Amino acid sequence: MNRRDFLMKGGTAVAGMFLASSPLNLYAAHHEAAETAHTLPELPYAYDALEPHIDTLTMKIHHGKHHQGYVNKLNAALKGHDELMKMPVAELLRNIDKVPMDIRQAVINSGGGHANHTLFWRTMTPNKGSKPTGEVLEAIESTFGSNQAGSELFDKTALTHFGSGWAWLVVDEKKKLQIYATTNQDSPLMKGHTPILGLDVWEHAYYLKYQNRRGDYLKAWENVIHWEQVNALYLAAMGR
Ligand code: MN3
Repeated sequence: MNRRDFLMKGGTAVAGMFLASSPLNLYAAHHEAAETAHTLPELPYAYDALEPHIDTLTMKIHHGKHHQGYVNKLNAALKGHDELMKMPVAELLRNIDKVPMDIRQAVINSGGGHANHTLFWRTMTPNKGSKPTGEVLEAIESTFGSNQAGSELFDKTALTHFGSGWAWLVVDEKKKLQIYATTNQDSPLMKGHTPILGLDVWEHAYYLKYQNRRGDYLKAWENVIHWEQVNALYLAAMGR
């Protein structure tokens, strides 16, 4: 029996243990409490905690208006679809081909927006200057040649992506790391990949402080990456 069957057939305690170590739990935590609607997850730090790299006003608008907007639109799209409404957003995206066509694009846009931003907030930290660490660092070095090479590939991916979207470090279906960009709010979860680090390159993520200087925003963001969390997400995605 695979892990999902195990979860479905296992008792509540087993399901709880699975979720506690699963990267999917990142997205599930603020849904399970109500089960009637998706809710905006609280930031794990204050709006001004990432200054000067990510400014307070951008954080307030990005979290309180943009992310809240994705949550609201996702709930609106799922209205009347009770079974889908009960699913954590990561499960919805992993099973996007089962979502009815008339609401599928709305779920891709708004569910993706909800999941992507939830990961984004959790992989930044006020403890500035953290460096890649642990097994994810070893995997980056073995996959891309060196941490430097991996970092350069990520930067190039983020800088050259045209228009709105995200740059990602993911664990793919073969448990290998990949770096790539997606357009709009398309989530790697839809490809069966598990994102462990993502950079929002929509202009709303940086325009107030950095205007058109995406490269300056990228370099600033690198100061607030929460590498211990990225390593924890990596281990969870690898089933360790
Ligand atoms: Mn955004």
